[in-house]
Amino acid sequence: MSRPPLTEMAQIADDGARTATAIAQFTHTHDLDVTDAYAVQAISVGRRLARGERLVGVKMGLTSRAKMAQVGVDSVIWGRLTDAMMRADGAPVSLSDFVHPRVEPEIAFLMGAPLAGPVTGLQAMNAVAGVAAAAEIIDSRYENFKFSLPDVIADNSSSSAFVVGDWCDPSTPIDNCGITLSVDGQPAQIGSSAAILGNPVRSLVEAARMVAESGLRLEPGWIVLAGGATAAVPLQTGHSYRVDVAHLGRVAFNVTD
Ligand code: OOG
Ligand code: MG
Repeated sequence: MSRPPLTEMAQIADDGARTATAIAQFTHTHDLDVTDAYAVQAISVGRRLARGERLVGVKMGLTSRAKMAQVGVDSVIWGRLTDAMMRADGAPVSLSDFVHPRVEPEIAFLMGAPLAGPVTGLQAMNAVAGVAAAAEIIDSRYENFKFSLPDVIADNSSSSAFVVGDWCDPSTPIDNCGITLSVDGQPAQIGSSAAILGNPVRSLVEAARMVAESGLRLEPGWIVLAGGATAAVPLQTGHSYRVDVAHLGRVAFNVTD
């Protein structure tokens, strides 16, 4: 096993995402630990920022048992979200932008104040300006959607696109909301927001702690995705996808081509 420069791996990950081309898992040929994997992620997303994209928040990943089981990795991870990944509610989605995209139901937080480091759930919620239903389109750049923990972190935790619904008041209860992911109006995944670390607020607490380890803080105006509450469902052309979250509302999109 050899250890190439992290910048080279970041370029490979970024090129894979930019051109929607599958790449081989880094850990098949290189020693890559979690710390170095976050460094690769930072450099890779830095390339996007250098092309004019803007950091708009972070996504938490593998915060539910269903998600951990689906991909065979059982550690909470995070990734960076840019403005280029944001899609308007109801906007058409094209499969050509992705390698093998899947959709999962999420809950989004809108930050109203900075947050970083060890915080309580109460402190975290005091920094929140809004909560919303969301759908995340994840796309692992790795062949066959297979990866180890450092691989997925280096690939920006499969971040690729996301849709956020209307912001609701932060006092809206989010601890045990029914969640449905429907395909063409038929429920495909059913769950509860309680599947997200027992309460999605814990995911926000983890986000504040984990980004601080990378020298960042959650900034006012940023979006934080709490992590999929159910397993993800593959996207297919000609189908419509919708996420409903009790108390929070819904988001939807069609895959047109
Ligand atoms: C990793 C990203 C996980 C979530 O919400 O759990 C994630 C993956 O499943 O490819 O976004
Ligand atoms: Mg997700």
